[in-house]
Amino acid sequence: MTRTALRICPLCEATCGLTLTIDDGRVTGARGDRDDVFSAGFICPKGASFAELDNDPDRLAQPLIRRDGVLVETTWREAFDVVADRLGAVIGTHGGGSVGVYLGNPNAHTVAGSLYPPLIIRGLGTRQVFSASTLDQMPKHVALGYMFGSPVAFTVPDLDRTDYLVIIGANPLVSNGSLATAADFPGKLRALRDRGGKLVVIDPARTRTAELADRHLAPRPGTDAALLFAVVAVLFEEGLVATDLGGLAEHVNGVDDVRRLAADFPPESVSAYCGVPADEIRALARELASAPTAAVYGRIGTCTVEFGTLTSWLVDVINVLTGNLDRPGGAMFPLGATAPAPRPPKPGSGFRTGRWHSRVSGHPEVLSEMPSAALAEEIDTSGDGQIKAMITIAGNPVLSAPDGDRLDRALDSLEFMLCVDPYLNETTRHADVILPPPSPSRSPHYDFALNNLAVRNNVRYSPPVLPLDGRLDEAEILSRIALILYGVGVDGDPALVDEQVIATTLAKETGDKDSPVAGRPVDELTAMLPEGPGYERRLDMMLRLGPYGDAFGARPDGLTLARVKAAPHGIDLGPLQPRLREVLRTPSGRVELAPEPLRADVARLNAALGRDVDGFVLIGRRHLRSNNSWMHNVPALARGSNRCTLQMHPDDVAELGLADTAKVKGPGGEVLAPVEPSPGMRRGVVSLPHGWGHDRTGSRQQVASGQPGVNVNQLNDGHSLDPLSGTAVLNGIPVDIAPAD
Ligand SMILES: Nc1nc2c(c(=O)[nH]1)N[C@H]1C(S)=C(S)[C@@H](COP(=O)(O)OP(=O)(O)OC[C@H]3O[C@@H](n4cnc5c(=O)[nH]c(N)nc54)[C@H](O)[C@@H]3O)O[C@H]1N2
Ligand SMILES: Nc1nc2c(c(=O)[nH]1)N[C@H]1C(S)=C(S)[C@@H](COP(=O)(O)OP(=O)(O)OC[C@H]3O[C@@H](n4cnc5c(=O)[nH]c(N)nc54)[C@H](O)[C@@H]3O)O[C@H]1N2
Ligand code: SF4
Ligand SMILES: [Mo]
Repeated sequence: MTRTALRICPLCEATCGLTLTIDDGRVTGARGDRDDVFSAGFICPKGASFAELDNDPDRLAQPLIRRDGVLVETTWREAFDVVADRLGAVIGTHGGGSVGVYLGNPNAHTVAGSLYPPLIIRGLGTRQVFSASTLDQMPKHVALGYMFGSPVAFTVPDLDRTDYLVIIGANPLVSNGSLATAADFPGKLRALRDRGGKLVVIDPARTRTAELADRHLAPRPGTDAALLFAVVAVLFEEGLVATDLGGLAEHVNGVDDVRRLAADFPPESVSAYCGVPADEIRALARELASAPTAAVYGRIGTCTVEFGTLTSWLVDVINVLTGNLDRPGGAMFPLGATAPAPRPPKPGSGFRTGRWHSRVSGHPEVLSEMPSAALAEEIDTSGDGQIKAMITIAGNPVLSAPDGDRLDRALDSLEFMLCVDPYLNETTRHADVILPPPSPSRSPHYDFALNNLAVRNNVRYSPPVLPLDGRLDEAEILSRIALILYGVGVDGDPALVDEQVIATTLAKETGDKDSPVAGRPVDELTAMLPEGPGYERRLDMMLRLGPYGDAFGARPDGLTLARVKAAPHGIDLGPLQPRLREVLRTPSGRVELAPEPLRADVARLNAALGRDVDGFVLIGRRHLRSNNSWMHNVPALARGSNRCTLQMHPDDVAELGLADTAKVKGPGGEVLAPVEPSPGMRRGVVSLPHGWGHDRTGSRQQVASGQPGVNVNQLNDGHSLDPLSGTAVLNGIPVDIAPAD
């Protein structure tokens, strides 16, 4: 029997609505849901391959445990018993602080990954917490934290309404957008041009997005902070700063400090370092200032670089100075349906990092995390506080983080390792226990994080499309781990975990005079939550407490989970609204345009300007039919141009006399890669994609291991970090290129 079912795609940040075809209890096809309020039918090749991914025969169906050195299938019961015994033993001997946790990217795309990992971390009481954030967007969090008082006060470009969009270090035609959730990003860029708007792309490579642009600046990798500072310098020097900052002036501190700092970076002084003519920088500043509305949007190329936090900060400095912060067509603050309901404006306690430091290298804590680049050394350096056991959830740091070979050896030395992951891959092959979550079709979907980054407010929920049939859903897997850590044991009822969260949250809300449920009895509210899985009860609670919620009956027209379920194509919550005042949580109650830690870091940038700019630098790239390390096992996605090649300018290829294969040597090691002459590359810049290197023994991804590629992160020794955010420098790494001998 054939039927269809709706499911939000979990495979990237665009959150497209899919219509799945289901035959005899399995997904057999996927197309875009034309009635989806957010994506209106848009889909990419990954979404179209949902069925193959969902049915991948290499996906683990049963837990694995290590017996006599070999990973073998076992029952859920035995797997949890082993976790309780072995993890209990490590904690008993060395304490919960000796257990490290690594959270990977898909946690941002699953209900379980959004709701339960904090409970596991709390249960351990560990400070050894690592995630893909320090390989990705942490600089943006830090910049937002210092400027607005909240590290999650994300600014996104108002794509549908802007007149002038500057995309810096992002390639949304391939990535489909990141930290700016927009289904059909490509279509939105074309619509911008169709309505007479302009697109500028700043990227050392002539990417597919750059090809669409009216203006493409190709700086040397890693130099964007200087380039953006030069834009700021021109805004001041030429009197182009928006009058009254477009109405925001009374809410902004530090404009004069920024003016003083920028004075050291006129275009003529940074031009040689950035490799961009000064007049191009001046033209960009003038156009930004004169556009009716404009938005600057930065992504990976602004984050995983030497000056990541400075660059992320300057993106929003320009949005403020051109009068484009918090106004339609500019850079705006989305408001998701499960965000806390806005409270009256009030000063906050501010943002800081470094409340504790990493054991080996003394890196400051950022958002309670340690840099992923420091994971290996925290495991392989003995002494007090050394990591003795690891829990990884949805992560593959052996390929994603610097120096995978060292991490490989480190993971091998652990007393115990638990992985929650559907695949036996480069990282999970070190596990003593692997607990596999069910495939996406058997999992619920709600975008807790990404809805707060959407370029148009909306709410959508997908319940599981297929039954679990004996599998354990990931919420239950993670809850059971938490119960073990809380001492409840393997027989505890996983619902306890959710009920505890509900009780705590409602107690806090009812005790907050500014909450929509202030003063109400917790029991009365709890009784209003629907029967069903704990994660649905929590989602209902969050929706009802949220900005559009029914406030548990007090606003009868408001959202509940039942209402959201009754609208399977989603509910549109309208275009983004100005809301700066309710977002601000700095101690001053104002935007801090020149926060002290950023001012202090400018000296480092100043020093870099005089640097020798010879030699090759390495950058990364993504492919439309790939997602980090884990989709190379789907045949339809692993074909054609999706290959791990070294792209470089044909003149560089000729000058070095390269044949088919090049030897690339970086601070952390060397790899051999096929050369792909690419006229779109800047001279002196080479590109290799990440997530490859599937040639390690002991993994179980047959398609991927047939076309393994090399691990670009082996070129990186992990010592190069953006100091303010602990984010690894993954772009702009000096490398030597030579013919393979
Ligand atoms: N050189 C270089 N390195 C990079 C980057 C770069 O641009 N260049 N990009 C960085 C970025 S932005 C990121 S986000 C990181 C990603 O770093 P990671 O998150 O460590 O790596 P992924 O490859 O995304 O691994 C995802 C893992 O989750 C598993 N998984 C998939 N679905 C589920 C699920 O539903 N539940 C669970 N529990 N597991 C699941 C997969 O099998 C896989 O093991 O890589 C970073 N590394
Ligand atoms: N198809 C596909 N989609 C994905 C992913 C994927 O692997 N494949 N991964 C997902 C994830 S985890 C993320 S975080 C997002 C990332 O989303 P994006 O940031 O849009 O993706 P990237 O392709 O990494 O784009 C980064 C761009 O920065 C450029 N760049 C590198 N160094 C510099 C620099 O120093 N300065 C400037 N100005 N530019 C630089 C690169 O050439 C590249 O074009 O994509 C998500 N979507
Ligand atoms: S763009 Fe992203 S969310 Fe949309 S179908 Fe492709 S992978 Fe899925
Ligand atoms: Mo990412």
